[in-house]
Amino acid sequence: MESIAQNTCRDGLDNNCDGEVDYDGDAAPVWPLTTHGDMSCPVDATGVSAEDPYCWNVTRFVPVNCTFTTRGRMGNVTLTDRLGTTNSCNVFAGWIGASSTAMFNCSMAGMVSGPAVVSCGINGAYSYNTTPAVSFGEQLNALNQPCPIGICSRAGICIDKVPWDATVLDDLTGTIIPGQVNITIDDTTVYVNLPNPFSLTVPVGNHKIWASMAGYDPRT
Ligand SMILES: [Ca+2]
Ligand SMILES: [Ca+2]
Repeated sequence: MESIAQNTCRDGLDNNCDGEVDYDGDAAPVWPLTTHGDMSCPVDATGVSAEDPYCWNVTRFVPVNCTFTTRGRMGNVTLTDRLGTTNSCNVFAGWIGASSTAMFNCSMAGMVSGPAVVSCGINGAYSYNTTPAVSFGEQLNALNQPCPIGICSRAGICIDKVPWDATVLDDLTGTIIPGQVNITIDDTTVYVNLPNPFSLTVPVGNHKIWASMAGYDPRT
């Protein structure tokens, strides 16, 4: 017999002589596989995860993790954007520890930003499966839209700090105040004696900004 219960789904043998072997047909040290996995050794995808939202960039990849009931080469992973463009993600990037969770990379080539779907399934060319693919709603965010640590940059990378170029003006005259300026962000971060205009790298988000200049009185 060839079955999971008999523990004969990973012995490299066609135990029941039906031309189908193990979980994924991995009977011989030959790749690509020339045989199909055994019907009694199905593999299912049971989990899918990805960083969400992710920054959209057609030259980059969305890392996706798929959990299977066992290890093998049977993953069929896809990324589909909101217009229905589907990219294959079958670029296997390794297993996580000793688990049956595999890492894949999904290209965003040809895709648009917005809602997308990541799907982890089984490649029928290698294995049988008993349950359908599992899917995950993914958001591909464009420039300045949020991502886990901050916002998406022009390069399509999630950043937590942005350049801030600013000028302190006289409220009454609208002119640039001469001299050096002190900037306090969120009552905690203090920059002193900056030139005016100035450039800083600041955390992404809304912040309380306080500018002060020694010896300048706009009303005199
Ligand atoms: Ca076997
Ligand atoms: Ca067999």
